[in-house]
Amino acid sequence: AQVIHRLDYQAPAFWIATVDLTFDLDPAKTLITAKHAVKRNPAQAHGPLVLLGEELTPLRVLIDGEPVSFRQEGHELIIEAPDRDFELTLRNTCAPEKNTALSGLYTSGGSFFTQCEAEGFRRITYFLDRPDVMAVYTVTLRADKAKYPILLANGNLLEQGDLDGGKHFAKWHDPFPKPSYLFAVVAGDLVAREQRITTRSGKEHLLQVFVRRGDLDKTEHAMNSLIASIIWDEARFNLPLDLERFMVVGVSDFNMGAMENKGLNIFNTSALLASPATATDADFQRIEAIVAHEYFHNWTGNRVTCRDWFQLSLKEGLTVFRDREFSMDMAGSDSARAVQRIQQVRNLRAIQFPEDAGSMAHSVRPDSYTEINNFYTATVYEKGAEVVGMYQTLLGREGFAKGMALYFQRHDGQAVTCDDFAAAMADANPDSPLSTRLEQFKRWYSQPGTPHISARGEYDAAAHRYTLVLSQRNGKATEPQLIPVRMGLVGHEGQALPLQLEGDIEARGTETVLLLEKAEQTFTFINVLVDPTPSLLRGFSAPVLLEDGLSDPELLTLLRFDSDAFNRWEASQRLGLKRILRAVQGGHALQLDHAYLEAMRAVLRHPQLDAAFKAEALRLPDAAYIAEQLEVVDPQAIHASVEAAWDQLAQALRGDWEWAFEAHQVKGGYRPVAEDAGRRALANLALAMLVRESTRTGEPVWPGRAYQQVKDANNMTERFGALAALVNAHAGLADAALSHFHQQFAHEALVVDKWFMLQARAPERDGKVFERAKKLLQHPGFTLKNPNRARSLLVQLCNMNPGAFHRADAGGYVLWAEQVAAMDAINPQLAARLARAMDRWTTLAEPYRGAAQVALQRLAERSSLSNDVREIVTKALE
Ligand code: B3K
Ligand code: ZN
Repeated sequence: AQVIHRLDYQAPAFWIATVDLTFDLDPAKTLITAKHAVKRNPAQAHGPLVLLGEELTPLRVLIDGEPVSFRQEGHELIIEAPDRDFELTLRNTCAPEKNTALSGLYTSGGSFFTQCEAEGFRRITYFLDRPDVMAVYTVTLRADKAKYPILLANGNLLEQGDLDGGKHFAKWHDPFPKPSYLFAVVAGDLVAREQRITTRSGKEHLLQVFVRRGDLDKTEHAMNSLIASIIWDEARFNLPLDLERFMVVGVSDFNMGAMENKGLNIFNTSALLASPATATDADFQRIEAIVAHEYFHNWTGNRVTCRDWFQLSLKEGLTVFRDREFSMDMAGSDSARAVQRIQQVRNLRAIQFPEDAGSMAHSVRPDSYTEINNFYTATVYEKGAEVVGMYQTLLGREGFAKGMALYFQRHDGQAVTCDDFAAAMADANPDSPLSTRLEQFKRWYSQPGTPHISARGEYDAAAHRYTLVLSQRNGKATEPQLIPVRMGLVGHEGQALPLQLEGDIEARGTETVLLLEKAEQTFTFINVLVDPTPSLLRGFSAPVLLEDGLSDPELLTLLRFDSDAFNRWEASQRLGLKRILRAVQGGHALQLDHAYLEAMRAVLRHPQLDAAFKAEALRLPDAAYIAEQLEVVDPQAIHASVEAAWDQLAQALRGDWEWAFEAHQVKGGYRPVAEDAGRRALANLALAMLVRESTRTGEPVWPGRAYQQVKDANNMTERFGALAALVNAHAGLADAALSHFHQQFAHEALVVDKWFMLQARAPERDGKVFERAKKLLQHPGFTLKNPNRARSLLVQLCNMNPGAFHRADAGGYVLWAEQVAAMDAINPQLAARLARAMDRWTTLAEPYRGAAQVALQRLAERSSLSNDVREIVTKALE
């Protein structure tokens, strides 16, 4: 397979102005007729027209109505083309029902769907399938009317009607030029929730959410989220809905969360459907965020798109940033916003940090790839969003909004680069610290790796000076990055100290942003009257690892008093992390001390803190983040320490957990609002602790109550919380609860996914979790063909459950290699995701490291691997 390099970019030799497509839909063999208005790009060399196509059968090629000869080389269709504008007519077929890769045109549950990003359009018809070729599409769909009563494509419906032989047709036109990756069609027996809205400008729009019959009662939340997103984007960024009709469709076989096709977003049902009975608070929250994300792409991605796939973060980082801002605004209170930020950072640290340190490390704007689908990563999305967030930190909210306005003013309707975005931000803010440091700031796009910041403070009591030395290093990069460090100084009694930097004319209030731009820099604060505790990187103002050497008493001060809720949470995490690391590195059993346990009790019992915040602060750091602190990783040692910590928290705070459980019951009907969700989160954590402690001591009351809650709860959050408490504690009642739950929800695929996931992700004990997961591979409900189901068992086990996956007998790795190979024959994108379970194998301690290498080598030796999996495995072994 070929490596594609960013610097090799060349504009296309031809442009396609309009595309007229006709589909004769048939699951076995769909016929596609295409008419393109083609013109040469005068800036490029002459030569034949080279179109891309995969898994297609070409039938004929005409230029201005005359048959012409063509040849095929690999995935290329090469056509001798005249030196003038011309009309190209193509005919080809494809086989949707054989398309298990779920890229291009495929069938699911008897309906047709498409997925074209990144390179799926070439699996429908031959095309210049690259994002900088933008065309206006007209699409006619013809199909059996009884089987496929609904026929959808991008844009506006021009015409529909009946045809002979029980068929019908629909003709759609999308007035906005778009790249082929935003093309979509859907045909099937679907029903819609509809809502008409009038936006600020007075325009009317029709919103539709299409799902399978029987799922309509699970679409209300998605519709509400869509309406909220439309209102928010107009209010916050002045970006209106530009279409008469905006459609959203759910499909249960889908490789990712959702897809932003122009006017016709297609969603994985897991990212769309929710009812109180089947979805948890976390699901409601995720659906709101994904509906918003896809809607926001309409401007950041569709109106302004990427010139080439190396620029992917231009749309993804920016759109994640926008959906995060939206979610925070929707959450409401300052505390609820902080909880959102905490969850973002937890996720970044557990997934993006390991990625950026491992075999797949790449910069936010990568320099090369073999398979672009492997680069829809946490780095491009999540770190990319952090980079966009840093613009806002450097420019302020208003400055950032000005930059966005200039970006659209300059680039609406174009396919552009990350450099264009950076230039708009800087040019709109000529007096900002960014505009003079833009080139350095842009290293965030070009350099991979997580910068390590170290901070040392010294207080001179006599001179009332506090000197803070900040330094940065990044093992994967050479040049210092521009790092905004939001900070404050906290006194012993919790007072926020006024900040005045030596040399500054004006004081800075009690919070400021320091710009770390050199390898090492000293900041001297004057008129500091008491010995302060530094509170650095507030709100996680940059995606870095911070070593500030704070002592326990200092961390306890921040935990109690910091005005920044994020850093209060961070202090709780650091206290836990230190203890776990000490036990792991010292090779001894973890024993939590009185001071730590009392601090956690104080958080739990705190009269002012919100329940959601407490639930986050009481949670221990994730194993993946703990592993990133270590040079050599023994996953079982980490697992044992984390489990011991949970046991001791459960035991020492037993009475407090009982109180927390009782005091946070939500009365009345289920509402997916932040306040109630926070109470349920804390009650669920308390129940998990109580069941854990009771299971350890053999006391029956709490497991019994949890079992009852599995049976009686009136919403999925509480039901699943209770089930998880039993399963995760390996309680005696876990099996009975699991089978009760399965029976009750056997007909709800998304709930059955949860049932698999919970069992695959439970904390390992004596190999039982691994054995159970292996058995579940034989369960009649398990299949590799449905990505949600396959992920809920295999990705959960291999990528998300290190305690169960890394086994001294190498059983996890053997299973992994088998399943990657089996999945790869069906769905390469999905298999490549599973393949990434080995990203960090080189840091493993023996015997894991050696066994992981053998498994990787065995897999690499197979001749039939897809490009997707091949790239991951090759990079892991490099
Ligand atoms: N843009 C799509 C992701 C496409 C992934 C292709 N392998 C969803 C999103 O980010 O909104
Ligand atoms: Zn996106």
